[in-house]
Amino acid sequence: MKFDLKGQDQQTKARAGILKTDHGVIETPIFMPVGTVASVKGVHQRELKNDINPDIILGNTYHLYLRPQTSILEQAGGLHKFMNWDRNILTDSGGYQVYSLSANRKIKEEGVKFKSHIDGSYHTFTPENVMEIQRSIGADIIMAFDECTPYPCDYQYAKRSMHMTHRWLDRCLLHLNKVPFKYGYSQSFFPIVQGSTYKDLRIQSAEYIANADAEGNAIGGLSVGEPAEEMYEMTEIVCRILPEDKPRYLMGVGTPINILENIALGIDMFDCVMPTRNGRNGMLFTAHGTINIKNKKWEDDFSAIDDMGITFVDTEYSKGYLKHLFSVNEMLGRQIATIHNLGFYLWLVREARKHILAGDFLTWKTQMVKQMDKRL
Ligand code: PRF
Repeated sequence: MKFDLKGQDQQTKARAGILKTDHGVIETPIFMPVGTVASVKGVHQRELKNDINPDIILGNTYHLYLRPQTSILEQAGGLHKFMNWDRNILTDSGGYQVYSLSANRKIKEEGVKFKSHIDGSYHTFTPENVMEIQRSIGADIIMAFDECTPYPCDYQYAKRSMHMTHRWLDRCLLHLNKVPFKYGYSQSFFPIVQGSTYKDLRIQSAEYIANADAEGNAIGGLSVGEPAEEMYEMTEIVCRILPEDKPRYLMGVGTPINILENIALGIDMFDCVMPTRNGRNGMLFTAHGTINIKNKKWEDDFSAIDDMGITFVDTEYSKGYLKHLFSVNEMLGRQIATIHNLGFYLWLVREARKHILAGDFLTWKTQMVKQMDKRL
């Protein structure tokens, strides 16, 4: 993997870069649509590629390990072939899903024993087997196994957990060297900064993670319920320490406004279920604010979903029609909302990139944040 900075904003810490892997080029800042179970829910790969056009999508180790299981993915020749996606994929390690989804789990130094949310069966994730599973899935970027602490989290717990995440990182690195790539292309490994909302822990963790000298670095444990200002404060502290010449990935963030604010602090990569999940619930993100399309006020509004026309759905369908699809619970409604939202998120990060390169990012960002902070 190769990362080159193409431009740096003078007034903020925003950067525009190019990440090159064996599956192609990723222009940063980037938003990665979430394709948890080998599918970006409701979107054909053809639409994903032609209309939304992301350079990279995200998959989840936790889900893919449970279904279809790694043996099937190995037989298919890896996740890219299985789902017919020939661009980049990043897999999260399960270090978050195991805490947020499984019915119960026991965290020990060795790893995490958890109960599947699907059939109640018991499984164990360790730093070692999670590296093996991610080799079998075959994503281009794979993540360290970590513990994502909840919010709020008491200081002693956050500190102990952070040190365990660091020891787990060492075990991940040691084991990765023993397990070769499976499909003829290389995989890059990103460690994850933790430390909850404590400045001193975040500094310690960022220093430890930077020291691992990986190809890219991630920040976890944020956007878990803390106020946005606290998230920004942590991002800022951590970005000051993480190396400039490696991509920085802020995991599970966020709203369009969160994304712009974190780009300004030096983040290059994002993922979040918001555009897809909230879309399926009838929430549309636009440059002028958010729309709840289920609201009665849209029923006789036959104007385009979004006059910006970023993706075909925006101008081919009206708000009134989309409101109707949600009222009668047609799956087409959820598909249209998902395509619109992903199209908007990808437009937003591309626009950010353009403005970073043009030198007017701060002015643009300030205007966008003001505009998007509205409910229509
Ligand atoms: N760790 C991992 N994945 C994550 C997170 C984390 O802390 C978050 C937190 N926002 C989202 N996804 N492994």
